[in-house]
Amino acid sequence: MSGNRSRPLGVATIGYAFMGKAHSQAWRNVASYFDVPAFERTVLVGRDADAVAEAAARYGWAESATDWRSLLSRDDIDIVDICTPGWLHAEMAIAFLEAGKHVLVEKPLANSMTESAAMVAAAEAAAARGVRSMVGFNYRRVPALALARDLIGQGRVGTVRQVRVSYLQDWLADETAPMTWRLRKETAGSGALGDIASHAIDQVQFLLGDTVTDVSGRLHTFVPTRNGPDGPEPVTVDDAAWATLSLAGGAVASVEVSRVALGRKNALTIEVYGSEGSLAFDLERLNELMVLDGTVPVERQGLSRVLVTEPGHPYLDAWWPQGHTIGWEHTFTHQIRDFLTAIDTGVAPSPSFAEGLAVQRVLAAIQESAAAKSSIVTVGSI
Ligand code: SOE
Repeated sequence: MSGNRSRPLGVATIGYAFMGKAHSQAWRNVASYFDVPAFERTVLVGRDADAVAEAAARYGWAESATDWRSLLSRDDIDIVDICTPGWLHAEMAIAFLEAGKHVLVEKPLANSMTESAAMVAAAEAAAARGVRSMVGFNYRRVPALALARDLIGQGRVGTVRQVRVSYLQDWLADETAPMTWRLRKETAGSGALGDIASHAIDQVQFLLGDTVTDVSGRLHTFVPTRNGPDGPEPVTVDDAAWATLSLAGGAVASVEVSRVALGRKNALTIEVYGSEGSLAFDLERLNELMVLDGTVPVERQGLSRVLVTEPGHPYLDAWWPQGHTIGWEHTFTHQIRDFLTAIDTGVAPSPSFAEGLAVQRVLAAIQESAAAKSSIVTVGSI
């Protein structure tokens, strides 16, 4: 793919911590493995001049900058990849879309429904001018989960009845772990809910190609105070969240997420139970999908391990011969590949900001239900 451009697309990434680093490796690698339009890694942006300069040199960006607004008027920047905390997403994404830049923004879309709705409006106005936008729900780009969606779409598990998603981490299990922006409502929006239940909810809607219609939720903060720079500070977000979700097509899903599940580091598991088959996925074994065909005689039924490393599996023709596994970082490379392809072909990328808003609606309904102590809340009523 080359498009008709007179020069390579210019890319800027904002943020160089965990997500900025993950996205940087994807920008560095994608063109070596996938057929994508020509682009240049033009600038990496961060607040600390020395640290961002060091990160830019390390990750292979041509230059660094400290003022994200300086990108708005630059003709050599076509794509902006926003890897900042959620409280900055709306202001940045809207400004860049209005300036005609294609925007990829890390999940969750934003910290509030108001911000999310404004981002969708800006994305739709920009799309009319050929400007693309996408949210970074990278687990959609795990080959085994893309395969699971294909199998469900082909009816291989029959009618989906039940989905179970669990996403457990333990980096807040230690009561002495310090305060961070992720533990303040004004900067993070919510806790485990927005950070990791957003992935779980996106997966439920992605895998089933369906929409959550109502929820019942519960949130809990196990460690209510943590030490900040000026002493003890209240934690204003949840450490863990639980929800049951009804889907329009009749399925029911359960979601359980935690950042205090001692021993679980980044444990995402997904199970899908249909009328004719079942699927199971475990991120710690991300090259595998467990599949049960319920249409064969029961004596021969069993969850079988499909090794998802064949060239015919999603994304894998670009990588190694069959049986040679890939890792978590590849999901970001696939994500950049899909975004560049969408820009090049003019096909709207997915997940769109509207799909990001669909997740935010579910998050808001869970918060509402939790505040009301377990009443069922209709999605979209907030
Ligand atoms: C932190 O909890 C985090 O990095 C999330 O923000 C990511 O989206 C998830 O992939 C891993 O955990």
